[in-house]
Amino acid sequence: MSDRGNDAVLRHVHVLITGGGFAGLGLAIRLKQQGDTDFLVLEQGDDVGGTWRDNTYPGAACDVPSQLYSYSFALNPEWTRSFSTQPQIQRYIRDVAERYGVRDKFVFGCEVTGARWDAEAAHWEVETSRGRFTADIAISAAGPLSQPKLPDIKGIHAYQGEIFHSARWDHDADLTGKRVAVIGTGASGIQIVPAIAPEVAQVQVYQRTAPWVLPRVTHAYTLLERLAFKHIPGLQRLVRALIYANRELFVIAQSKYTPAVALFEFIARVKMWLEIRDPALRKQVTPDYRLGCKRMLISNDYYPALTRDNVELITDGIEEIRERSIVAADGTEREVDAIVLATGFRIADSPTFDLYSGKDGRTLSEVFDAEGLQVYKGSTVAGFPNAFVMLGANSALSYTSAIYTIESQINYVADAVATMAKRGLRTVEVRADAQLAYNRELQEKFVGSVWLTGGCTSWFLDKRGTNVALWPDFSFRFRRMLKTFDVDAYDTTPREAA
Ligand code: N01
Repeated sequence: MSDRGNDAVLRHVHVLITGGGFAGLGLAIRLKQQGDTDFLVLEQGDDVGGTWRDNTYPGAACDVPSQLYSYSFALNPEWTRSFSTQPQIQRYIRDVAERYGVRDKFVFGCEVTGARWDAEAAHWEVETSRGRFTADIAISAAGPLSQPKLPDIKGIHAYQGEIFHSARWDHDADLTGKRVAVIGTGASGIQIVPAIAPEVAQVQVYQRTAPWVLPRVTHAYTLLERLAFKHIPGLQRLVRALIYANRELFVIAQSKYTPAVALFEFIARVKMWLEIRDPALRKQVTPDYRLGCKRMLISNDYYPALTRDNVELITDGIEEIRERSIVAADGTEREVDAIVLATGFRIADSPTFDLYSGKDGRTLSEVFDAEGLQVYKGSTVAGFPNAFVMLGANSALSYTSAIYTIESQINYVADAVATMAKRGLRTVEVRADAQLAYNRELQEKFVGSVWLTGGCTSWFLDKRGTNVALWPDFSFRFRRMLKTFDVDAYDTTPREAA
């Protein structure tokens, strides 16, 4: 299947997963392990890895420790550093796919272009670039970080130099000795700037909002440590558990307990003071909102890069982009040979929401536009029977590993598939009242939190100002909530009815 040409296919499978990143791959492995082998994973790219396959920009690395940023069932004693780089993570994902023997379940180069619930047949009809599939159960594992957000800046389309998004890095573009603009100072931007600064003639860093940056406490694992992880039973799990517990403390800092926020802000300010001697530059990089309101960043080389002679931080905003230059809001025009858009991803308005039409014919986008971005336990939506979403609304964790969330959801979805088989269910659809009650309770947890009161806007919030991205509690509570599929919250129909 995976090597077939661009032919029209009509194939029915029990479970159809879209997306072959950490979530889709992990789910494929679990389904196989529990004996559900009638499934496929549709992947628009040509390899597993998802966002880690796509984000190949210079300096791309994870800001969650590797011991935690890996599947619990596939610990990797070979990590060479506490924080891994993109190539190391991508190698790990590929290796896991091989080791668990699920690659043959992937249809590569297969982009989903639409999916419609057929109520009569009680299945999903999925249109793709390689033909049409039908499936009893459709699972979107496309991920929140798959759709680049391109800024709507006046004149951007007239620009004549190289221009690309951080997640679509153009490796054919040679930036050596060029004048490069980096727009955006989020997690991607602050990794790119120090990585390219030594190679290029000039970096113009366009910052709209200053990020809070904490130290990256990094450690290179010695051979002895790696051998110990490999051969001493339980050691690596213990280290992982300690790192996990430590990261959970960040929840306290981000909820209503402001002294903890103040402590982290103090650390960040000391770091700023130590790494930037110029008071004017220090003022420019000092955030005007509470730490944690946006995703906190970690870096040891971003501030030092800003102090280089060939790096300029521009905080006046962008008025216009011209054929070969960028004009700042103060009127200064700077010539530029290449522009890197480190402007993030479409999370609250993902174009993937346009693809799925539920039982009343409305797309997810239309439902979310009308009713707000409400998802039940980050996994299901009323009106969309037999459909699941991985890393759906309010499941992201800004302080710890997304793999932890993914594995929690794998438990839930895999149990849903098993429950449907065991109980002879043809359809399951979350009840609207259960979804509403869940979201009401969830949103109450945000009241007074730094995410809503910290004085910033962020990709955590939708256009209504509702936090639609984050899980507002300890991650182990999310794990517990998704331990088993709560079929009682769902309307079901039996198979016999067919
Ligand atoms: O994107 P972002 P990212 N004009 O949305 C600015 C994950 N990740 O790709 O803050 C000018 O965080 C925008 O400004 P503002 C991680 O979950 C993880 O960096 O909105 N500027 C901001 O500075 C992360 O959160 C790792 O005012 C504009 C930047 O662009 C997520 O990916 C590494 C603009 C966007 O920041 C996204 O990170 C990298 C405009 N029109 C990424 N539009 C790990 O290590 C936007 N900006 C795991």
